[in-house]
Amino acid sequence: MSTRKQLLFWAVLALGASSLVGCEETSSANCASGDQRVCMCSGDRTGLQRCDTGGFWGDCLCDGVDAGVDANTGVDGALPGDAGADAGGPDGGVSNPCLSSATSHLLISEVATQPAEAELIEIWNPGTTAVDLSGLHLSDSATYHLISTGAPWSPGGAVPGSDFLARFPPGSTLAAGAVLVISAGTDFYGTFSSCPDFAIGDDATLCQGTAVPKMVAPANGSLGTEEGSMLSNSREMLMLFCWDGNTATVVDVDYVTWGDAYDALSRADKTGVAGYAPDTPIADQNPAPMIVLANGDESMGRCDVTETGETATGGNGSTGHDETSEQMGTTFSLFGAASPGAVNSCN
Ligand SMILES: [Ca+2]
Ligand SMILES: [Ca+2]
Ligand SMILES: [Ca+2]
Ligand SMILES: [Ca+2]
Repeated sequence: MSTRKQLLFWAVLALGASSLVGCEETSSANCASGDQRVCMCSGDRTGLQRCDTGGFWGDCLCDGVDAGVDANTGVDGALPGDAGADAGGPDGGVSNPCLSSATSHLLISEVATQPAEAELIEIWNPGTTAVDLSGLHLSDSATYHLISTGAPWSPGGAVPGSDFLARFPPGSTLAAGAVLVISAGTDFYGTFSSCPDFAIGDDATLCQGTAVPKMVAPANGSLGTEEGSMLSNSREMLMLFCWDGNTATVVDVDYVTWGDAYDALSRADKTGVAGYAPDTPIADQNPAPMIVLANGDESMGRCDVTETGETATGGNGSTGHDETSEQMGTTFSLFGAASPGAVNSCN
């Protein structure tokens, strides 16, 4: 974390902002059952804290590890979907997929923005275990985080239908080492002679006569309507993120932005939004290289699995990373031949 960000981070804490709090215990009920908030873990990491049925804040859950019995209530603090047993008490370890270390490994591995036929997004699981995609969402709008507030989908911009916020179909998984491809274009097969795994957009998407499964539009989200114009050639972002449908905040998983002529809609920044740590200011984000068809570029692809430059603590990611700090100008490269559905040749 930069010195400036550290100062801002601790300044927020010093002010006692309710959105970013410690794990204090009080003797009287002090929250509404079901509420959740960001809390502090060791060092300068953040975790999630849930208000139990008695109206007390439970343990601060750090890196997906259940701290066990709450010192105040004597009850092990459960999270939605929490199951199984642990040493702390009856409810057991955290299974919230948004806090899973496996989920945190998922990466946006390849993007094509043009021509219109070819628009695509590829997601890669470089880990050694399959990942349940339940709760995983993908959006190209800086408003993506509003889904957890219940705000209606309203991405702004000149053509709102060119933006989307979609989730993976229930039950879908991504095997260890595998990639999956989402088509946002108008003729995937005609361009790549293969079929995508999923599609966004409202039109029926056929591949050799077979319907391509659609991503799912959640309440307060959208598949978009502008196939072939979903991914801006000149300034755009993609955020792979997790939301379990209950928590007050979303969890960033991986992020890429491109275009030097950025604006507030084409780069994510949740700084100042209740419940979130500061993101990297949009002016300081390091974009991936843009595709230039005249140069023979077909896609931008990730060649760096380590997310070089990414701040590892104090951020809004599932293990505390600040996804918006990755040096995407370094970690992504331009390819003369796209490889949708295949691990990039540089990996
Ligand atoms: Ca495009
Ligand atoms: Ca868009
Ligand atoms: Ca990243
Ligand atoms: Ca690829």
